[in-house]
Amino acid sequence: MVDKSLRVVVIGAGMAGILAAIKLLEDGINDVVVYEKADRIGGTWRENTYPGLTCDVPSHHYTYKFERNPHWTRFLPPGNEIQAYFERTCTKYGIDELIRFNCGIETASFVAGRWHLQTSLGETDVADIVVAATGVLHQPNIPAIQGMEDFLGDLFHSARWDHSIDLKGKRIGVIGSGSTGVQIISALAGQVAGVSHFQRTPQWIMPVENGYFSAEERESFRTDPDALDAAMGTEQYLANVEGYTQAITGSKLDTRAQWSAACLQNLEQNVEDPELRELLRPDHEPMCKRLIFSPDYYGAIQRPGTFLVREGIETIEAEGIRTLDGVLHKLDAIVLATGFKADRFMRPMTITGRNGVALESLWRDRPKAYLAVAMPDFPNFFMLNGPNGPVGNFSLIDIAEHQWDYIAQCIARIRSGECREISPTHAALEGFEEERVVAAKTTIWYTGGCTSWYLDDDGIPSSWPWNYQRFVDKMKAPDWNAFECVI
Ligand code: N01
Repeated sequence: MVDKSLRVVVIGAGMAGILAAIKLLEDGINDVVVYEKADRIGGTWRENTYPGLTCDVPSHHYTYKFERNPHWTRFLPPGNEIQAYFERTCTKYGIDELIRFNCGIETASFVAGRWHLQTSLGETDVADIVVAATGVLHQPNIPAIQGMEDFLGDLFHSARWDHSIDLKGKRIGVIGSGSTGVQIISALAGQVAGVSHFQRTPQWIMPVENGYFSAEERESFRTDPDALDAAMGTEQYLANVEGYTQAITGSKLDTRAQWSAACLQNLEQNVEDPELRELLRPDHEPMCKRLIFSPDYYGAIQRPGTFLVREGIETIEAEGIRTLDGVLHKLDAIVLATGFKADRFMRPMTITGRNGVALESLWRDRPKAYLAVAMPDFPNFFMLNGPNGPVGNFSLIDIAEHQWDYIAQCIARIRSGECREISPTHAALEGFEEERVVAAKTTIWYTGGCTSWYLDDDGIPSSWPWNYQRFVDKMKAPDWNAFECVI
C-alpha cells in the first residue's frame, strides 16, 4: 500500500473549510492550502453581523465535536461568539497559516489527472484534490423593487450591515420576515425612533427561550467535562433532530402536530390585538418554511414605535417605501432582509471536469450531487454542505462532520493508490436524484402550501428529503459500487 503525497486545495475558510483543513492535517496530509476570498475567516458568521444575530441551534451543539466551547453565554449562540469560536479554533489547530486571504478561486479544471486552479490574484495552483466548502447562503438576494436607487436614506442587505450608520433616532424599514428579518426587528424595537416590518408572508414562530449561562455554570463547563455533557444532553438533542426530520418528511405526524400546536399557541396567546393577530397568521402549514425560533418577536412587534406592514410594496421613493394602498412610509434607512440565492454554491466559479465537462452543464436543471458530496465527471472533487444535503433547524457543523467522514474515506483510497481518480458514476447520481425528487414531493416543504428558499426553480425542495438517521447511515461508509475508480 503506497501513501501518496497529495496536495489538497480547500475553497472557503468558513465553518466547513476550517473543518476540512483540521481533519486533513490530523490525517497527516500537510500539503493543504485554503483559499478565502475575504480578509477573514468565518463565512456566514463573518458576513452577517446584523443586530440580534443568533443561531437557532442550542449553543453547545453548535461546535465541532472535537472542540467543545464552554464559554457560550446564552442558550442560543450569538453571532459574534460564533465568529470568535471559529477564529480561536482556527488558530489553535494551526489553520491560519494555511489560508490565502483575499484570494478567491475563479476557475478549476481537471486536466491530466489533476485540478488546475486560477485565483482572483492571477496565480495558478495545481492540486490532487479539491474540497469546495463555499457555503449555502452567501449570495444576497436583492429584490427588484422599483425606485430602489431613488431612496435618499441608507439601504443595505442584512448580510452587508453598515455599522458606520448610527440608527439611534432613525426610522428603519425592514423588508423580509425570515429568521433574519425577525431577529432584526426584535433587536431594533424600542432602540430606534421607529421600525416598520414589511411582511409579504407572515411566518410561524416557535417561542424558544434564549436564557443566559451564569458565570458559575460556564466555569463548571470549563472545568468539569461531565457538567458540560450533562448540559448538552446529546442523546435527547439528537432524538429531537431525528424527530424534527421525521416531522418534515411526514413519517412522524404526531411530532409535526406538536410543533404546529406550539407555533399556533404562541400566536394565539402572545398577540393581544385580534386584528394584529390575524395579520400575523401565516397561510401555510408550520414547518413548510424553515421554522423561526424567537422568544421575543411577538413582544417586539407589539411595542409602541414598531409597525407591521402587510400591504404589498409598490415602490421605493426618495423618502421611503410606498405600499400598494398609496401610503408612503417615511424612512431613514431600509434593510433588505430578503434572503439569499440558495442555488449558488460554488458559483460563480467556472468549474470544468473530466473531458471538458462544465459544471453548468451538469447543473443545467438544478444543482445536484451524489449524496450531496461528489459528482460524476468531477473526480477527486468533494463538497461540504453541497446541494441537496440536509438543511434545517439543526447544526450544519454536525452535517459537515458526517460528510467529512465520508469524504475522508474517498481520499484514503486516492492516497493509498487504490484509485488515481474517484468519482460517482452517472447511474449513481441519476438513481439518487430520481429517488430524492420523489421523496422531496412528500415533504412538508412541498405539500405545506408555501414557497421558500428550499425550493428550486421547478418548485422541488432541494434539501435532503429523508430523516437525519438515514443521512448519518449513508455517510458512514461509501458504497464503492456507486463510484468509478480510475487506477
Ligand atoms: O431569508 P429568507 P433569511 N418583497 O429567505 C422576503 C438562515 N438564517 O435571511 O416569504 C418583499 O428566509 C421573503 O418573503 P416571502 C436560515 O437558514 C439562520 O431570513 O418570499 N419581501 C421572506 O420573508 C434561514 O432560513 C438564522 O413572501 C421579499 C424574506 O424576504 C436563512 O438563513 C438566522 C421580497 C426572506 O426570507 C435565510 O433567512 C438568520 C420582495 N421582493 C438566517 N423578496 C439562524 O438562526 C424576498 N422577500 C440559524
